[in-house]
This record gives sequence, structure tokens and C-alpha cells, in this order.
Amino acid sequence: MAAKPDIISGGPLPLNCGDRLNERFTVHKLPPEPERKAFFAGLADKVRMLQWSGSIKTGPEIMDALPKLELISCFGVGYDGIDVAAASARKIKVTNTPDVLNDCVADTAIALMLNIMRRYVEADRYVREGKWLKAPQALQTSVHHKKMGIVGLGRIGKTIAKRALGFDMQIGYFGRNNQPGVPFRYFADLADLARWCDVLVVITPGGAETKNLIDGRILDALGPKGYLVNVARGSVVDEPELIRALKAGRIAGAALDVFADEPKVPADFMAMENVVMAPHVASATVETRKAMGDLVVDNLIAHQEGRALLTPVN
Ligand code: NAP
Ligand code: 8YV
Repeated sequence: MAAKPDIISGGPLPLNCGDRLNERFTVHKLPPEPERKAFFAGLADKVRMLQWSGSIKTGPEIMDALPKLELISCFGVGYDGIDVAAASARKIKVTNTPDVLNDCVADTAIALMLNIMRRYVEADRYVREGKWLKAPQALQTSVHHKKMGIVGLGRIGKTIAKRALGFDMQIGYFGRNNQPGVPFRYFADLADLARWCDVLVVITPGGAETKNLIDGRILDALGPKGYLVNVARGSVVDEPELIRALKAGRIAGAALDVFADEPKVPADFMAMENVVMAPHVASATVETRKAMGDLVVDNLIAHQEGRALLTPVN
């Protein structure tokens, strides 16, 4: 039997996806940072593929340390940690896991919106802590018939919009392009969208192009009655400015699945009642993580067998 090809694993895959990987490949686990130089040197002659995460900072140094590299198969639709231009320049292919997570991420965006505007997380604590015995919980903010501004109307943004229509919400969006055939109002200026909407949902890619897209100016345009939901990347929001805006009541509240320095979360957020947080779990269901893991493995196997990649990025 032919030897199994060597690959480097940048992290465990969910459920039985790791078994599928082991059946086909000899898997070398990525060690901690200080050991990586020697690790890559030891595998330089053998490794053509990485089972990877788009959040691992992957630039020319890693690519040059593995001169036989042909494919980086990422777990996740976002690949902001990977220098795709550097990969393309070296004819290294990158794949990600689009579409299979649209529904779960959209569900999470809606859940976060409901939780910050209707304060359901606080409501649960309110009952558990016996506060209801003393007084009813304060009134909340309606969601239905409100205006949702979507920053990044892509695959996931459109899935969020579909759900928001079920709440009879009006939808506007911002992106670099006015998308033909989309039945929602396009705002060429993000501040105009923020001013128009009641809740601003951020679902763009991360990376240099979108860094601090949501800054103090946008938060002020959203205003003291406006809510922010971020399911994109922590880097898309100017976090210190968001903290200042929340403290000063310049916006009404924020619901965040992602943070600038995950898994570290600023202590300021912990103390605020007008913040709801989740530990980057928008896609984290058994069903969706399995579909993502399978796609990662399917791309690796397709490449190994000389077939077309299922979900190429470049
Ligand atoms: P997508 O289909 O590529 O959509 C991205 C959207 O963002 C597009 O509508 C694009 O529109 C817009 N966009 C891109 N660059 C922009 C820029 N510089 N300024 C403004 N808008 C920009 O991607 P997707 O599959 O929906 O995923 C979007 C992102 O969600 C991922 O990259 C990832 O960062 C994040 N995500 C987070 C989680 C989580 O667990 N929280 C899970 C999955 C995904 P234009 O091209 O017209 O600008
Ligand atoms: C994952 C994500 O949590 O797909 C993405 O871009 O952010 C999430 O689905 C992440 O990629 C895996 O850790």
C-alpha cells in the first residue's frame, strides 16, 4: 500500500472529520510558535497540503519554509489570517468553507439582535436572581418593523436579510458595490446606513480592508437609539471606540460574537448591561461544524486525487 501523504494540521477537526483525515493522510500536528521553525524544516520535503484555519497568521515565511506547498485548506469561510496574494504568487491554492454555515451564522445574528434589543439574556438572569419578586423587568425595544442595516450583503448577509424579513423589518445595506437585482436599499455611504437603521449588523470579511470600518463616526451616526451586532470579525469594529460609545450612551447597545483579541475580551464589556456577548460561536452547531470539517477534508482529498477543488478562494 502506498504511503499516506503528509499534511500539517493547524487544529483539530470536529466530530469524525479528524478520522476521515487520518484515514487518508499522515497528520502532523502544528506545534506551539517557538517550535515551528524546526518543525517546518523537518517536513519541508514532504508536505504539500495544510489542514488549516483562516485565523492562523500565514504569510510568506510559512509558505517559503514549505517549498512543496500546494494547498491550504481552511476551516471557516473567513481566511483573513492568510496572505492570499503571497499564496497565489507561489501558486499555492487556498480553500475555505462557504455556504454550509450561512444559516447558522444568520441564526446567531438574529439571536444576538433579539437578545440585545429584547434583553432576553438579562431576562433570564432577572428571573434566576429573584429580581422579578421585587419589580418587573424594564421595558425593552421592539424588533419587528424596525430597520436593519447590513454591512456586507454577501452569502451570510443575504441569509440574515431573509430572516429579518420574517420580522417585517426594512433592510438596507452597505458594501463596495450596489448589487443589481437585490430588493434592498443600497447605501453608498456607511454613515448614511447607520443613521437610517435601528440595528446595524456587521458581516463583512476581516483583514486590512475592513479594519475599524465601524469607527466612532459610524457609531455616532447609529446614535443613542441604535444597536450594533457584530458577527464578522473583531477587527472590523474599533473596539476601544465602541467601549467609549457604549459607556457614554452614544449607542444603545451592542451584541458581539467576535472580538479584536479573542479569546481575550476587554473587562469593560463584562461590566456593561447594554452588551451581549458570545464566544465566536456563530457557526458552532454539530451539524454545521461537521459540514465545514467535511468540506475541509473533501478539498484535501480532491487535491490529492487531482480533481478540481470544491471551494477555491484563489
Ligand atoms: P461573502 O459572501 O464574501 O460576503 C462578504 C460581503 O462583504 C460582500 O457582500 C461584500 O460586498 C462585503 N465586503 C467585502 N469587503 C468589503 C469592504 N472592504 N467594505 C465593505 N464591504 C465589504 O462572505 P460571507 O460568506 O457572507 O462571510 C462574511 C464574513 O463573515 C467572513 O469573511 C467571516 O469574516 C465572517 N464570519 C464570521 C463567523 C462567526 O463565527 N462569527 C462565521 C462565518 C463567517 P462588496 O463586494 O460589494 O463590498
Ligand atoms: C469559525 C468563522 O468559528 O467561518 C468563519 O469565518 O469565523 C467561524 O465559522 C472559525 O472559522 C473556526 O474557528
